[in-house]
Amino acid sequence: VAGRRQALISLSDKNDLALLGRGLQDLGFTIVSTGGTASALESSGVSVTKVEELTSFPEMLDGRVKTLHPSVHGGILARRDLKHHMEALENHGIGTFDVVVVNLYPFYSKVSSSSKISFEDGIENIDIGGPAMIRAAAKNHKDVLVVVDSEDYTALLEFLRGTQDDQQFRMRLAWKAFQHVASYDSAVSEWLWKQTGEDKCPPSLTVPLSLKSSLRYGENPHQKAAFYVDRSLSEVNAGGIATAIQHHGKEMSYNNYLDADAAWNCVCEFSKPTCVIVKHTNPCGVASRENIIEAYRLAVKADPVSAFGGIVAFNVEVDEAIAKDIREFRSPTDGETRMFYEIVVAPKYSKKGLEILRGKSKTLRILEATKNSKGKLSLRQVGGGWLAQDADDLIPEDIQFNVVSSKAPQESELSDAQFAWLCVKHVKSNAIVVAKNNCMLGMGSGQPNRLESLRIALRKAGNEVKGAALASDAFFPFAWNDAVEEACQSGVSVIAEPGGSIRDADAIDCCKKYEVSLLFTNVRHFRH
Ligand code: 93A
Repeated sequence: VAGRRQALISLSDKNDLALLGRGLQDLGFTIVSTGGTASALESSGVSVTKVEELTSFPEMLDGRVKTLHPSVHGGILARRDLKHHMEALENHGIGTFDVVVVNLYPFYSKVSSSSKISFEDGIENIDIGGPAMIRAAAKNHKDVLVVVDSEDYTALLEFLRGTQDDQQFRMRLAWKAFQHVASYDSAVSEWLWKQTGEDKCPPSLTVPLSLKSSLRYGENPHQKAAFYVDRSLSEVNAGGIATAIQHHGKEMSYNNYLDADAAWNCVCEFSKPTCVIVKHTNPCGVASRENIIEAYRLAVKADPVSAFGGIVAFNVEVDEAIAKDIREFRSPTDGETRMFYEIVVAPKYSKKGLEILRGKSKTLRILEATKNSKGKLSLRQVGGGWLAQDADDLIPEDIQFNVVSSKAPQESELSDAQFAWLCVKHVKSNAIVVAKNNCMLGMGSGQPNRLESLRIALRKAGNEVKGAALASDAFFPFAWNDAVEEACQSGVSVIAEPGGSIRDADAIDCCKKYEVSLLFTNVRHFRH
């Protein structure tokens, strides 16, 4: 019908298609669709014109060419404000499109681990016509509304029902459309990169991202910020802080995400029931116990001052008993002040546990997260570029703790050293951790010299340092009158470090003098 507005719909993900189709039909739109979409619309009682009728061409080459035709792209791209554009359409009998709704072949979920498809199938799942339509519509957003996400159908219909135009709305849709295509192409490119050499490839840097949320601000209130999720992971290996469910509390902030991530990554590394408390991305309390309440209290006790206002992470369910303890537990510093936290993160909450935590404070953020998968890419920004590396996935079980001292550690000392080792990996360099009996006693982090980190860790451990294990994320450059000797004099019974210093012999001699066991791991855990 002349003068009727036209919508072009071509969807692989047909979620809410009926809602969209009926809404557009009620608004008087003529709907044009590709094969599968047209059938689905017809079966929900919406009348559709097939693209083939428009192009007078059948879908060909097994669907590789469906919409790549001037009758489609002319109708999207023509500038309505240019007379010669509109005349060209008329001369060729092409109608304009006011709305374009397209989502793409589900490339990523097809090629990702769960459904091992062949290389050929991967190639066939690269959508060409879809992105072309999305890009064309987004380019011409001044006159064409482009929608790539079923979550936007309602807003689209409301906009069309209204009488006011809104260029901001159109532009936001176009922005989202280009984001969608960009992240789609990134996924394709990343997959192809992996096909070229698998393990031998350095990390690929085409990470498909999509906006999760705008944040109130960044590290500080004057910095604007947003959170992007890694679609390559969230779609398939959903895991980690980005996909956590927030059950309660204030909106997550930029710093909250950083700290929650640090706490969650650390606690997930332990196999026994464990509590980790993080402050400013550093674990300041870690304890493993069969009884999780005990673990929690020990983790607080390691550094109650730092724990206040921190993030508490568990690797086991938060039930009624532990939730009560989190609500009531008073700071060991004065025995009076109730502990206050920014976030609790755990893999699971019992109904009662969740209810109790909700009652602790209005603001407490309660997150339910799933374990981070291994083999993730870690990215850091530097001025003008990005550094990419494999995540540091090594755990003590993967590492040899070689005895290089004359004294060998007892079994319990070795296990203390391994516990300290797992903790120190999560502490910012220069990192030192003192631990005993599956419990962190003290840690020193982020000091530009190792001796200072060591002194901080020993001071925090206090009298309990006697007989404890000490781990260092990197080797000690000096021993005598320096870190190794101070550690020995403090009363630790075992020291674990990577080794590899030109003064390793000094460290060995020093440990011999003080009868301390020294373990070299050959593995470094810098965290800059
Ligand atoms: O194979 S394509 O790259 N060639 C095209 O011309 C084309 N046009 C639309 N893929 C194409 N599409 C895609 O088909 C859309 O992006 C959408 O994901 C899908 C919808 O197909 P159907 O309506 O047959 O289910």
